[in-house]
Amino acid sequence: MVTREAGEMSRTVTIGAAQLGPVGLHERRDEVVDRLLVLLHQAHHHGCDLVVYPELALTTFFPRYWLEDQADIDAFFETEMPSAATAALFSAAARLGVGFSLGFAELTPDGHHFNTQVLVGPDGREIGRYRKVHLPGHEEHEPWRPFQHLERRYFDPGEEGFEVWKAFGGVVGMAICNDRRWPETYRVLGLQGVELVLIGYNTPIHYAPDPSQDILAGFHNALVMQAGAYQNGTWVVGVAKGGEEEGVASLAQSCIVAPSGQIVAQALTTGDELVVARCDLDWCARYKGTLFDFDRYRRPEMYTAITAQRGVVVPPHAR
Ligand code: CDT
Repeated sequence: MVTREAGEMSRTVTIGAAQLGPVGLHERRDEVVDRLLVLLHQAHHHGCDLVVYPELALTTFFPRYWLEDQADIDAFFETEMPSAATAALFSAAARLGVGFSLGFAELTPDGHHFNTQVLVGPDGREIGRYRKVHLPGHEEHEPWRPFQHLERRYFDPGEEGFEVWKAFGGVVGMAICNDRRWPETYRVLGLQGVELVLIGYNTPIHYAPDPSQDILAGFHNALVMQAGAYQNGTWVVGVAKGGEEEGVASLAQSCIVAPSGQIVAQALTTGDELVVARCDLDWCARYKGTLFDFDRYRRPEMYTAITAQRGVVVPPHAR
């Protein structure tokens, strides 16, 4: 469904960033899917080829809770995708000819738990799935916090890394929430020629380890996605689950960023809201072929520390 006028060189994908407001702890999957369907139909009305939903879109952001019973944890996970509740989304998308990307908690047949985002084509078939690489937060109960962030307890880290797929007329990659703060995420995708990065997120505005960052939550959100887009000559679509969810204020500000680093569309509310932009994938070449001509200008032999070590190692002469 990529728009290509006869004789026109541009590859334009119309993208809807489908922000969600809060999802309650007791909200059923089918009720959430009804909200996703409303946004899907709005997107179709606006001529979208692709709709992007947030991270862990089908439930409340459950890593905020300390849960001891594995059955209670597993209740937030999908054992198949499409699941019974999301089948209606897949079939509606196929009927309308609109692709989508959806974040969900994945429980695999061999018992692994992943924070996953799926990419589905306009025919309703899965193109690919990405499993979150950077898991933030902590492993154990930390009662001093007003709410927990237990992604490191409830999820296994993704091991497939950052892959790309040929889809929607371009090269598409995915990342999830905390991944967007790491330049490595975009660069590994950029080195595979990515033209469109789809990112769902849930970002509590209060950051308990350092509350001085709270006021900067929106600034940091834009900063990392704009930098990632510009430095890799790619479109970036960041989609939030925002608003006050079970007493925790979460950042909204979903946005679509051009390869220039400019935000071309941004959510105005903290609730369910569709933000649409026409994204010309050929615009990426302006950056990939000039300032960020990787093949011409990169010096990978100067960057070996990036893959050789994890933490900071201050050299002896600098101590
Ligand atoms: N979901 C997610 O990855 N959220 C993190 C919160 C960081 S604080 C533990 C984020 O980077 O937005």
